[in-house]
Amino acid sequence: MPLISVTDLRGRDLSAAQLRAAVPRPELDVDAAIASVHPVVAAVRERGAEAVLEAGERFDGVRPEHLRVPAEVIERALAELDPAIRRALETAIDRVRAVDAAQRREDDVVEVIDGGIVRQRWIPVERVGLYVPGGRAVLPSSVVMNVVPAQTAGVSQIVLASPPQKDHGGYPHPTILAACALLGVTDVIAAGGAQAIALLAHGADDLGDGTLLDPVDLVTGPGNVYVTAAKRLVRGTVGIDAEAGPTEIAILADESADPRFVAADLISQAEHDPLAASVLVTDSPRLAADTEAELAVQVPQARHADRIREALGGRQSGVILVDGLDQGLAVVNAYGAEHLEIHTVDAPAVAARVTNAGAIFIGPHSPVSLGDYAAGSNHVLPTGGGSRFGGGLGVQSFLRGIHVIEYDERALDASREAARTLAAAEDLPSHGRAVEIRFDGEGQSR
Ligand code: HSO
Ligand code: ZN
Repeated sequence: MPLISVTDLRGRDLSAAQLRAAVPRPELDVDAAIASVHPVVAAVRERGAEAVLEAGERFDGVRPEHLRVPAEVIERALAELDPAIRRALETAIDRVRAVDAAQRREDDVVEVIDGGIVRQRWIPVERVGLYVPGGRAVLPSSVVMNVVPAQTAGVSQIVLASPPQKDHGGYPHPTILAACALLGVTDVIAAGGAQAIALLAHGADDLGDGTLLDPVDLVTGPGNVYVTAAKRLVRGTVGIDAEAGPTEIAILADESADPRFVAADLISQAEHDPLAASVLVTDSPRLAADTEAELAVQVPQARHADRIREALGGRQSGVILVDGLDQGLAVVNAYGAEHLEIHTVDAPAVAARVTNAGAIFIGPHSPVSLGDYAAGSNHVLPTGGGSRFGGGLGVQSFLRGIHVIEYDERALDASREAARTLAAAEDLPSHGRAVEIRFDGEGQSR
Protein backbone atom coordinates (compact mmCIF):
# COMPACT_ATOMS: atom_id res chain seq x y z
CA MET A 1 0.00 0.00 0.00
CA PRO A 2 1.50 3.38 -0.94
CA LEU A 3 1.87 5.83 1.94
CA ILE A 4 0.10 8.58 0.05
CA SER A 5 -2.23 8.62 -2.95
CA VAL A 6 -1.59 10.48 -6.24
CA THR A 7 -4.13 12.53 -8.19
CA ASP A 8 -3.20 13.52 -11.73
CA LEU A 9 -4.72 16.82 -12.84
CA ARG A 10 -2.41 17.24 -15.85
CA GLY A 11 -4.21 18.18 -19.04
CA ARG A 12 -7.42 18.99 -17.20
CA ASP A 13 -8.83 22.49 -17.38
CA LEU A 14 -10.88 22.90 -14.20
CA SER A 15 -12.63 25.92 -12.68
CA ALA A 16 -11.71 27.09 -9.17
CA ALA A 17 -14.80 25.37 -7.73
CA GLN A 18 -14.01 22.14 -9.58
CA LEU A 19 -10.42 22.31 -8.32
CA ARG A 20 -11.70 22.82 -4.79
CA ALA A 21 -13.74 19.66 -5.13
CA ALA A 22 -10.74 17.78 -6.54
CA VAL A 23 -8.45 18.76 -3.67
CA PRO A 24 -8.46 16.30 -0.76
CA ARG A 25 -10.33 17.36 2.39
CA PRO A 26 -11.14 15.60 5.65
CA GLU A 27 -14.71 14.76 6.44
CA LEU A 28 -15.58 16.56 9.64
CA ASP A 29 -19.10 16.36 10.94
CA VAL A 30 -19.50 19.35 13.24
CA ASP A 31 -23.30 19.03 13.06
CA ALA A 32 -23.15 15.54 14.56
CA ALA A 33 -20.88 16.85 17.31
CA ILE A 34 -23.35 19.67 18.03
CA ALA A 35 -26.00 17.10 18.94
CA SER A 36 -23.70 15.47 21.48
CA VAL A 37 -22.33 18.67 23.07
CA HIS A 38 -25.68 20.45 23.28
CA PRO A 39 -26.67 18.83 26.61
CA VAL A 40 -23.24 19.64 28.08
CA VAL A 41 -23.48 23.31 27.09
CA ALA A 42 -27.05 23.52 28.41
CA ALA A 43 -26.07 21.88 31.72
CA VAL A 44 -23.20 24.32 32.24
CA ARG A 45 -25.48 27.26 31.49
CA GLU A 46 -28.01 26.00 34.01
CA ARG A 47 -25.88 24.48 36.75
CA GLY A 48 -22.52 26.22 36.31
CA ALA A 49 -19.40 24.87 37.98
CA GLU A 50 -20.89 21.59 39.16
CA ALA A 51 -21.83 20.66 35.59
CA VAL A 52 -18.29 21.53 34.43
CA LEU A 53 -16.77 19.33 37.11
CA GLU A 54 -19.11 16.44 36.28
CA ALA A 55 -18.27 16.67 32.57
CA GLY A 56 -14.55 16.79 33.43
CA GLU A 57 -14.90 13.62 35.47
CA ARG A 58 -16.70 11.92 32.61
CA PHE A 59 -14.50 13.05 29.69
CA ASP A 60 -11.10 13.75 31.30
CA GLY A 61 -11.40 11.18 34.09
CA VAL A 62 -10.48 13.61 36.85
CA ARG A 63 -12.05 16.21 39.14
CA PRO A 64 -9.75 19.05 40.23
CA GLU A 65 -10.05 20.31 43.78
CA HIS A 66 -10.52 23.85 42.43
CA LEU A 67 -11.76 24.81 38.96
CA ARG A 68 -9.73 28.00 39.20
CA VAL A 69 -6.10 26.94 39.39
CA PRO A 70 -4.56 28.26 42.64
CA ALA A 71 -1.78 30.87 42.23
CA GLU A 72 0.77 28.68 44.01
CA VAL A 73 0.19 25.83 41.53
CA ILE A 74 0.91 28.21 38.62
CA GLU A 75 4.00 29.64 40.36
CA ARG A 76 5.32 26.17 41.14
CA ALA A 77 4.92 25.15 37.50
CA LEU A 78 7.15 28.06 36.45
CA ALA A 79 9.70 27.37 39.17
CA GLU A 80 9.95 23.74 38.06
CA LEU A 81 10.01 24.44 34.32
CA ASP A 82 13.02 23.04 32.48
CA PRO A 83 15.29 26.08 31.85
CA ALA A 84 15.76 25.13 28.18
CA ILE A 85 11.98 25.08 27.64
CA ARG A 86 11.75 28.40 29.46
CA ARG A 87 14.35 29.96 27.15
CA ALA A 88 12.60 28.58 24.05
CA LEU A 89 9.23 29.89 25.21
CA GLU A 90 10.80 33.29 25.91
CA THR A 91 12.24 33.34 22.39
CA ALA A 92 8.80 32.54 20.97
CA ILE A 93 7.16 35.21 23.14
CA ASP A 94 9.71 37.89 22.18
CA ARG A 95 9.33 37.17 18.47
CA VAL A 96 5.54 37.08 18.40
CA ARG A 97 5.53 40.29 20.45
CA ALA A 98 7.86 41.96 17.96
CA VAL A 99 5.64 41.01 15.01
CA ASP A 100 2.44 41.90 16.85
CA ALA A 101 3.71 45.30 17.98
CA ALA A 102 3.66 46.34 14.31
CA GLN A 103 0.00 45.26 14.03
CA ARG A 104 -1.27 47.77 16.62
CA ARG A 105 -3.65 50.22 15.03
CA GLU A 106 -3.82 53.96 15.48
CA ASP A 107 -7.20 55.65 15.26
CA ASP A 108 -7.85 56.96 11.74
CA VAL A 109 -9.41 60.37 11.21
CA VAL A 110 -10.93 61.37 7.86
CA GLU A 111 -12.25 64.87 7.23
CA VAL A 112 -14.88 63.85 4.69
CA ILE A 113 -15.86 67.44 3.95
CA ASP A 114 -14.96 70.72 5.61
CA GLY A 115 -16.19 70.38 9.22
CA GLY A 116 -17.37 66.79 8.77
CA ILE A 117 -15.22 64.19 10.46
CA VAL A 118 -15.42 60.41 10.69
CA ARG A 119 -12.97 58.91 13.08
CA GLN A 120 -12.35 55.19 13.58
CA ARG A 121 -11.44 54.22 17.11
CA TRP A 122 -9.86 50.83 17.68
CA ILE A 123 -10.94 49.46 21.01
CA PRO A 124 -9.77 46.16 22.47
CA VAL A 125 -12.29 43.53 23.46
CA GLU A 126 -12.53 43.83 27.23
CA ARG A 127 -12.68 40.24 28.44
CA VAL A 128 -11.35 37.29 26.46
CA GLY A 129 -11.46 33.55 27.10
CA LEU A 130 -8.61 31.58 25.54
CA TYR A 131 -8.91 27.87 25.08
CA VAL A 132 -5.78 25.72 24.98
CA PRO A 133 -6.34 22.02 24.22
CA GLY A 134 -4.65 19.32 26.22
CA GLY A 135 -5.66 16.08 24.60
CA ARG A 136 -3.31 14.20 22.26
CA ALA A 137 -0.61 16.81 22.60
CA VAL A 138 0.12 19.49 25.16
CA LEU A 139 0.91 22.68 23.28
CA PRO A 140 2.36 25.50 25.39
CA SER A 141 3.20 27.27 22.11
CA SER A 142 -0.55 27.74 21.63
CA VAL A 143 -0.67 29.68 24.91
CA VAL A 144 1.86 32.10 23.43
CA MET A 145 -0.01 32.38 20.12
CA ASN A 146 -3.32 33.22 21.82
CA VAL A 147 -2.14 35.40 24.67
CA VAL A 148 0.45 37.64 22.97
CA PRO A 149 -1.86 39.19 20.34
CA ALA A 150 -4.61 39.68 22.93
CA GLN A 151 -2.21 41.45 25.28
CA THR A 152 -0.73 43.50 22.44
CA ALA A 153 -4.23 44.62 21.43
CA GLY A 154 -4.76 45.83 25.00
CA VAL A 155 -7.25 43.20 26.23
CA SER A 156 -7.44 43.90 29.95
CA GLN A 157 -8.92 40.64 31.23
CA ILE A 158 -7.71 37.27 29.99
CA VAL A 159 -8.98 33.99 31.34
CA LEU A 160 -7.45 30.79 30.00
CA ALA A 161 -9.03 27.34 30.09
CA SER A 162 -7.24 24.06 29.52
CA PRO A 163 -8.30 20.48 30.31
CA PRO A 164 -7.61 18.94 33.72
CA GLN A 165 -4.88 16.30 33.61
CA LYS A 166 -5.14 13.07 35.57
CA ASP A 167 -1.41 12.97 36.25
CA HIS A 168 -1.28 16.52 37.55
CA GLY A 169 -3.88 16.58 40.30
CA GLY A 170 -6.63 17.58 37.92
CA TYR A 171 -4.92 20.83 36.91
CA PRO A 172 -3.80 21.70 33.37
CA HIS A 173 -0.40 20.46 32.29
CA PRO A 174 2.43 22.24 34.18
CA THR A 175 4.06 23.42 30.93
CA ILE A 176 0.79 25.17 30.00
CA LEU A 177 0.67 26.74 33.48
CA ALA A 178 4.32 27.80 33.24
CA ALA A 179 3.66 29.47 29.88
CA CYS A 180 0.76 31.33 31.52
CA ALA A 181 3.05 32.47 34.31
CA LEU A 182 5.67 33.71 31.82
CA LEU A 183 2.98 35.78 30.11
CA GLY A 184 1.44 37.11 33.32
CA VAL A 185 -1.84 35.23 32.85
CA THR A 186 -3.12 34.41 36.35
CA ASP A 187 -6.76 33.45 35.78
CA VAL A 188 -6.58 29.82 34.63
CA ILE A 189 -9.49 27.39 34.67
CA ALA A 190 -9.04 23.61 34.79
CA ALA A 191 -11.70 22.75 32.24
CA GLY A 192 -11.63 21.33 28.73
CA GLY A 193 -13.86 20.53 25.80
CA ALA A 194 -17.39 21.82 25.34
CA GLN A 195 -17.81 22.41 29.07
CA ALA A 196 -14.89 24.85 29.08
CA ILE A 197 -16.29 26.83 26.15
CA ALA A 198 -19.73 26.96 27.81
CA LEU A 199 -18.22 28.09 31.11
CA LEU A 200 -16.23 30.88 29.44
CA ALA A 201 -19.30 32.04 27.53
CA HIS A 202 -21.79 31.92 30.38
CA GLY A 203 -19.61 32.42 33.44
CA ALA A 204 -20.57 31.06 36.86
CA ASP A 205 -21.78 32.70 40.07
CA ASP A 206 -19.66 30.40 42.16
CA LEU A 207 -16.78 28.33 40.83
CA GLY A 208 -17.23 25.99 43.78
CA ASP A 209 -14.85 27.92 46.03
CA GLY A 210 -17.03 30.98 46.50
CA THR A 211 -15.35 32.92 43.68
CA LEU A 212 -17.16 34.32 40.66
CA LEU A 213 -16.31 33.84 36.99
CA ASP A 214 -17.66 36.61 34.80
CA PRO A 215 -18.63 35.61 31.26
CA VAL A 216 -16.17 36.66 28.56
CA ASP A 217 -16.90 38.72 25.44
CA LEU A 218 -14.86 36.62 23.02
CA VAL A 219 -13.61 33.03 22.99
CA THR A 220 -10.56 32.10 20.91
CA GLY A 221 -8.28 29.13 20.54
CA PRO A 222 -8.12 25.83 18.71
CA GLY A 223 -9.74 22.58 19.77
CA ASN A 224 -11.23 19.34 18.57
CA VAL A 225 -14.58 18.92 16.84
CA TYR A 226 -16.46 19.09 20.18
CA VAL A 227 -14.82 22.39 21.05
CA THR A 228 -15.72 23.68 17.58
CA ALA A 229 -19.32 22.51 18.02
CA ALA A 230 -19.56 24.21 21.41
CA LYS A 231 -18.21 27.44 19.94
CA ARG A 232 -20.95 27.34 17.31
CA LEU A 233 -23.52 26.94 20.07
CA VAL A 234 -22.32 29.93 22.10
CA ARG A 235 -21.65 32.20 19.11
CA GLY A 236 -23.87 35.24 19.42
CA THR A 237 -23.76 35.09 23.21
CA VAL A 238 -20.04 35.74 22.75
CA GLY A 239 -17.77 36.28 19.76
CA ILE A 240 -15.66 33.37 18.56
CA ASP A 241 -12.60 33.20 16.34
CA ALA A 242 -12.42 31.19 13.13
CA GLU A 243 -13.21 27.50 13.40
CA ALA A 244 -10.06 25.43 13.65
CA GLY A 245 -10.25 21.99 12.09
CA PRO A 246 -7.43 19.45 11.78
CA THR A 247 -4.16 21.02 10.68
CA GLU A 248 -3.18 21.22 6.98
CA ILE A 249 0.03 21.65 5.05
CA ALA A 250 0.21 22.13 1.29
CA ILE A 251 3.55 22.28 -0.48
CA LEU A 252 3.91 23.74 -3.96
CA ALA A 253 7.16 22.39 -5.34
CA ASP A 254 9.00 22.07 -8.63
CA GLU A 255 11.96 19.98 -9.73
CA SER A 256 14.35 22.20 -7.72
CA ALA A 257 12.86 21.16 -4.36
CA ASP A 258 14.71 18.89 -1.95
CA PRO A 259 12.52 15.79 -1.44
CA ARG A 260 13.99 15.22 2.04
CA PHE A 261 12.67 18.60 3.20
CA VAL A 262 9.35 18.14 1.43
CA ALA A 263 8.80 14.73 3.03
CA ALA A 264 9.86 15.93 6.49
CA ASP A 265 7.46 18.87 6.34
CA LEU A 266 4.54 16.73 5.13
CA ILE A 267 5.27 14.37 8.04
CA SER A 268 5.60 17.22 10.56
CA GLN A 269 1.96 18.27 10.32
CA ALA A 270 0.68 14.71 9.83
CA GLU A 271 2.13 14.12 13.30
CA HIS A 272 -0.68 16.19 14.87
CA ASP A 273 -3.70 14.11 14.07
CA PRO A 274 -4.87 11.12 12.01
CA LEU A 275 -7.14 13.65 10.27
CA ALA A 276 -4.31 16.10 9.51
CA ALA A 277 -3.90 16.92 5.82
CA SER A 278 -0.57 16.80 3.98
CA VAL A 279 -0.77 17.74 0.32
CA LEU A 280 2.05 18.03 -2.22
CA VAL A 281 1.31 19.91 -5.45
CA THR A 282 4.02 19.53 -8.06
CA ASP A 283 4.68 19.62 -11.78
CA SER A 284 7.58 17.25 -11.37
CA PRO A 285 6.79 13.51 -11.45
CA ARG A 286 10.39 12.95 -10.42
CA LEU A 287 10.02 15.06 -7.27
CA ALA A 288 6.75 13.26 -6.52
CA ALA A 289 8.47 9.87 -6.80
CA ASP A 290 11.51 11.01 -4.77
CA THR A 291 9.25 12.43 -2.06
CA GLU A 292 7.33 9.15 -1.85
CA ALA A 293 10.64 7.32 -1.50
CA GLU A 294 11.69 9.74 1.24
CA LEU A 295 8.39 9.25 3.05
CA ALA A 296 9.03 5.50 2.99
CA VAL A 297 12.37 6.16 4.72
CA GLN A 298 11.31 8.86 7.18
CA VAL A 299 7.85 7.70 8.31
CA PRO A 300 9.02 4.45 9.96
CA GLN A 301 11.62 6.47 11.90
CA ALA A 302 9.02 8.85 13.29
CA ARG A 303 7.92 8.52 16.92
CA HIS A 304 4.25 8.83 15.96
CA ALA A 305 4.53 6.69 12.82
CA ASP A 306 1.06 5.13 13.19
CA ARG A 307 -0.71 8.47 13.43
CA ILE A 308 1.37 9.83 10.55
CA ARG A 309 0.59 6.83 8.34
CA GLU A 310 -3.09 7.29 9.00
CA ALA A 311 -2.95 11.00 8.18
CA LEU A 312 -0.90 10.54 4.98
CA GLY A 313 -3.10 7.64 3.85
CA GLY A 314 -6.36 9.48 4.60
CA ARG A 315 -8.59 10.97 1.94
CA GLN A 316 -7.51 14.44 3.12
CA SER A 317 -3.88 13.94 2.03
CA GLY A 318 -2.27 13.29 -1.33
CA VAL A 319 0.13 14.22 -4.10
CA ILE A 320 -1.37 16.27 -6.92
CA LEU A 321 0.40 16.30 -10.28
CA VAL A 322 -0.06 19.48 -12.32
CA ASP A 323 1.06 20.72 -15.76
CA GLY A 324 3.13 23.61 -14.45
CA LEU A 325 3.31 26.35 -11.85
CA ASP A 326 0.26 28.17 -13.24
CA GLN A 327 -1.97 25.17 -12.67
CA GLY A 328 -0.17 24.51 -9.38
CA LEU A 329 -1.03 28.02 -8.20
CA ALA A 330 -4.63 27.53 -9.28
CA VAL A 331 -4.77 24.35 -7.19
CA VAL A 332 -3.22 25.86 -4.05
CA ASN A 333 -5.41 28.95 -4.33
CA ALA A 334 -8.50 26.76 -4.67
CA TYR A 335 -7.39 24.73 -1.67
CA GLY A 336 -6.54 27.73 0.55
CA ALA A 337 -4.43 25.62 2.92
CA GLU A 338 -3.81 26.58 6.54
CA HIS A 339 -0.07 26.41 5.80
CA LEU A 340 1.46 26.67 2.34
CA GLU A 341 5.14 26.11 1.61
CA ILE A 342 6.71 27.22 -1.66
CA HIS A 343 9.72 25.20 -2.81
CA THR A 344 10.31 26.44 -6.34
CA VAL A 345 12.80 28.45 -8.36
CA ASP A 346 12.21 32.12 -7.45
CA ALA A 347 9.91 31.17 -4.60
CA PRO A 348 9.19 34.78 -3.47
CA ALA A 349 7.76 35.61 -6.92
CA VAL A 350 5.61 32.46 -6.87
CA ALA A 351 4.46 33.25 -3.32
CA ALA A 352 3.39 36.72 -4.43
CA ARG A 353 0.83 35.04 -6.70
CA VAL A 354 -0.78 33.13 -3.83
CA THR A 355 -4.09 34.66 -2.78
CA ASN A 356 -5.53 32.04 -0.43
CA ALA A 357 -3.54 30.55 2.47
CA GLY A 358 -3.48 30.88 6.26
CA ALA A 359 0.26 31.50 6.17
CA ILE A 360 2.87 31.22 3.40
CA PHE A 361 6.35 29.80 4.02
CA ILE A 362 8.90 30.75 1.38
CA GLY A 363 11.92 28.69 0.35
CA PRO A 364 13.82 25.75 1.82
CA HIS A 365 14.64 27.43 5.15
CA SER A 366 11.13 28.41 6.28
CA PRO A 367 9.47 25.15 7.38
CA VAL A 368 5.98 25.21 8.90
CA SER A 369 7.32 23.90 12.19
CA LEU A 370 9.43 27.05 12.50
CA GLY A 371 6.17 28.99 12.22
CA ASP A 372 4.56 26.70 14.79
CA TYR A 373 7.10 27.81 17.38
CA ALA A 374 9.52 30.57 16.76
CA ALA A 375 9.22 32.46 13.49
CA GLY A 376 7.27 35.27 15.16
CA SER A 377 4.19 34.55 13.04
CA ASN A 378 0.99 33.20 14.60
CA HIS A 379 0.10 29.52 14.35
CA VAL A 380 -3.65 29.87 14.96
CA LEU A 381 -4.71 29.89 11.30
CA PRO A 382 -7.83 29.22 9.23
CA THR A 383 -8.35 25.62 8.14
CA GLY A 384 -10.89 23.86 5.92
CA GLY A 385 -10.66 26.53 3.19
CA GLY A 386 -11.44 29.32 5.67
CA SER A 387 -8.48 31.31 4.35
CA ARG A 388 -10.70 32.35 1.44
CA PHE A 389 -12.59 34.65 3.80
CA GLY A 390 -10.50 35.07 6.94
CA GLY A 391 -6.99 35.38 8.31
CA GLY A 392 -5.13 33.94 11.27
CA LEU A 393 -5.23 35.10 14.85
CA GLY A 394 -3.60 38.47 15.35
CA VAL A 395 -3.90 41.78 17.14
CA GLN A 396 -6.86 42.72 14.94
CA SER A 397 -8.78 39.64 16.18
CA PHE A 398 -9.03 41.38 19.56
CA LEU A 399 -9.89 44.88 18.34
CA ARG A 400 -13.20 46.45 17.38
CA GLY A 401 -13.41 49.45 15.09
CA ILE A 402 -15.95 52.05 16.18
CA HIS A 403 -16.90 54.91 13.88
CA VAL A 404 -17.23 58.27 15.61
CA ILE A 405 -19.10 60.89 13.57
CA GLU A 406 -18.76 64.60 14.22
CA TYR A 407 -20.22 67.14 11.74
CA ASP A 408 -20.66 70.84 12.34
CA GLU A 409 -23.67 72.82 11.09
CA ARG A 410 -22.03 73.83 7.83
CA ALA A 411 -21.00 70.27 7.04
CA LEU A 412 -24.49 68.97 7.81
CA ASP A 413 -25.96 71.68 5.60
CA ALA A 414 -23.73 70.52 2.78
CA SER A 415 -24.95 66.95 3.28
CA ARG A 416 -28.70 67.67 3.52
CA GLU A 417 -29.49 67.07 -0.08
CA ALA A 418 -27.97 63.58 -0.19
CA ALA A 419 -29.59 62.47 3.07
CA ARG A 420 -33.01 63.89 2.14
CA THR A 421 -32.98 62.35 -1.31
CA LEU A 422 -32.01 58.89 -0.11
CA ALA A 423 -34.56 59.06 2.73
CA ALA A 424 -37.27 59.83 0.16
CA ALA A 425 -36.03 57.06 -2.14
CA GLU A 426 -36.30 54.60 0.74
CA ASP A 427 -39.72 55.96 1.77
CA LEU A 428 -38.37 56.85 5.19
CA PRO A 429 -39.24 60.56 5.24
CA SER A 430 -38.74 60.88 8.99
CA HIS A 431 -35.08 60.18 8.36
CA GLY A 432 -34.98 63.19 6.08
CA ARG A 433 -36.99 65.26 8.54
CA ALA A 434 -34.47 64.56 11.34
CA VAL A 435 -31.89 66.33 9.22
CA GLU A 436 -34.16 69.13 7.98
CA ILE A 437 -35.51 70.08 11.42
CA ARG A 438 -32.09 71.47 12.25
CA PHE A 439 -32.53 74.07 9.52
CA ASP A 440 -36.17 75.01 10.23
CA GLY A 441 -36.69 78.72 10.03
CA GLU A 442 -33.66 79.21 7.82
CA GLY A 443 -35.23 77.45 4.85
CA GLN A 444 -37.24 80.40 3.48
CA SER A 445 -34.42 82.90 3.68
CA ARG A 446 -32.02 80.66 1.80
N1 HSO B 1 0.66 23.27 13.52
C1 HSO B 1 -0.31 23.57 14.54
C2 HSO B 1 0.23 24.37 15.68
C3 HSO B 1 1.26 23.67 16.53
N2 HSO B 1 2.17 22.83 16.08
C4 HSO B 1 1.48 23.78 17.86
C5 HSO B 1 2.94 22.42 17.10
N3 HSO B 1 2.50 23.01 18.18
C6 HSO B 1 -1.46 24.34 13.88
O1 HSO B 1 -1.03 25.43 13.17
ZN1 ZN C 1 2.27 21.93 14.17
